[in-house]
Amino acid sequence: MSSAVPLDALRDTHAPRVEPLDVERVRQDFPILQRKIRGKPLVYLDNAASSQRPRVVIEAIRKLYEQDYANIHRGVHTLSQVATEAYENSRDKVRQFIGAADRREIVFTRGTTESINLVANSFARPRLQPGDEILITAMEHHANIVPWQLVCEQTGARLRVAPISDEGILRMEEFARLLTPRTRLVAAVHVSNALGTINPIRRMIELAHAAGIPILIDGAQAAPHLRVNVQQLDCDFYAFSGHKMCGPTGIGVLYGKLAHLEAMPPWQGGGDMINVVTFEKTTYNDPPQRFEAGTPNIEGGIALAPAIDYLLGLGMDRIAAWENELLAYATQCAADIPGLRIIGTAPCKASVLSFVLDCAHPHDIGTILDQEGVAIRTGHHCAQPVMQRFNVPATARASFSFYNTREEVDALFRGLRKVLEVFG
Ligand code: 7TS
Repeated sequence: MSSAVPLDALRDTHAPRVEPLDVERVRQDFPILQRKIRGKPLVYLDNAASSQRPRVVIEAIRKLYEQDYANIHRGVHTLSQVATEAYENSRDKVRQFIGAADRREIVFTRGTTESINLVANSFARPRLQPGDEILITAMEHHANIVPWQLVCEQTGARLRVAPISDEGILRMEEFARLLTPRTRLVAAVHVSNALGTINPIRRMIELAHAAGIPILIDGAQAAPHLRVNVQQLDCDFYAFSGHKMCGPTGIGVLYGKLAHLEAMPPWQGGGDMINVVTFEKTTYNDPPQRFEAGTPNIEGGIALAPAIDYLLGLGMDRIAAWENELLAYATQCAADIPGLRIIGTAPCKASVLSFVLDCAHPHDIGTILDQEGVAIRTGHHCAQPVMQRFNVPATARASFSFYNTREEVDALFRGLRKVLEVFG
């Protein structure tokens, strides 16, 4: 795939023209953005690691603890019913957010990592035989590598990896070639956290299905930034995390087609996931409860709904449009910094500017930027194979959210000029 391909052909969500966001007003919704770091205004550019939370989410948790808190799914008393209703309403909200057909297809987990481990253990492991293959890409987060390595070790299956180009674009002809009669599952990232690449997942899903292979999409970096519709995509599984999309930490989602979830055995045993328990035999609950053993993250589940409402209120298309503008501006500014090399130059990217400087290690860059109040992430971003592919030990990564401003991008580059003064 070359950069001559029109962007809209690569995008799974065609972004129509939209009214711009009123960013200054949006920022008022995030109390932490008023904070100072080392006497300077916080410039938070570590959104790919975790986003900040709007007041509606903070207030939802406070209200729950102050007025409505009890354990869920098990009480006849009023508070338990109120909390249960709020938790289950959140499931409906998630269903709507990703366009799933049925609320039973929404499993609450701790996050993307747990969602993928659930599929690895409950869907993949029972089906895998020695010699079978699981196909991933060379731009996966460790969360979409290690669970597959574990099941491969347990079953004798083999992990195959579709390569990427020097721009950080998936080599589609290789991806297609690696879909073989031995492939039992594809697991691919929607948006790369280390490169920013948006993968053409609609096409990948079509190719996998044409070969009769189910496919899981790691949507951790996509759900906060793009409009996602799992029915239109027709993926078999889709995983994402609340904390990257303005929601609470410790709550995430596994979407799975109902037919798959119904056929899958439980992966953790305990309360809530059962029907009848005797010492002789236990029968299991239906999905999604079958996969939600024990007391869940009640406040996380409940406060995910206002986070989704907040994003939908802004509009995913407006969010994507503003973030694209910030990324384009930052990419342009980067061209003026001597010795800066962007890692990940795909034409279709979301919100991530990963880079290295000739003169300074990423950790030094991060430390100097912190002196200026600018928070970025440095390191391997839990994507060590991506670092190996680009032959760098680590990168510095600025990742943008809809509440960031052009002035904050300027602050990033002022900080980088200080790095050059010190190390250049
Ligand atoms: N997949 C992708 C693409 C990710 O970016 C992350 C987290 C995960 C999976 C795991 O999500 P979790 O919520 O279960 O931890 N990525 C990052 C990051 O880029 N910096 O910190 C965490």
